Amino acid sequence: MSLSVAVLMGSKSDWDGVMEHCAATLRDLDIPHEVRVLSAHRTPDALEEYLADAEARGAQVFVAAAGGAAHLAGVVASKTLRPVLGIPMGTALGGLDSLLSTVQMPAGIPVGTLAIGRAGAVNAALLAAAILARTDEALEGRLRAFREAQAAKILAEPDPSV
Ligand code: RP5
Repeated sequence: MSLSVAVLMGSKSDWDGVMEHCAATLRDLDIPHEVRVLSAHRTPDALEEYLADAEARGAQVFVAAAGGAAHLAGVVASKTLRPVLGIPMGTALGGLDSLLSTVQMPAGIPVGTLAIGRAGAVNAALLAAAILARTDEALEGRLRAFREAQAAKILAEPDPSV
């Protein structure tokens, strides 16, 4: 199966408790994906090489997670015409620095920015799934089943006050 989603993070420190949930959600939906640690400022040349290679291998959506002065998603978006989903990482400043760095792209190079941290990581995977599902009926079925299971789980919750 060829690659569908390329997941990038600026540091291995973005993985535990956050980006692992993006990968787990892609795995649960059976979406071919791979994860790489690549940084816009620490490994700029390797990042550029990877993006060209990932596109050539079929990547349809790029997910980019970074924290602080988080320009990874914007740099990725500057190098591809495919959708780029940005995830701001939590930081000592609560992730507001990452959020603004990721979401406030000047007009011309869009980054679809998700929530800070784990919620954004999960939702980036689900939004990637929704994009891919436009041309993949089987995936649309898996996404629908995910929603139904999620709703059923909530509706089965017992009264928390008892
Ligand atoms: C960003 O700097 C990474 O995405 C990470 O969120 C942050 C801190 O990285 P480390 O110093 O933990 O490697 O580039």
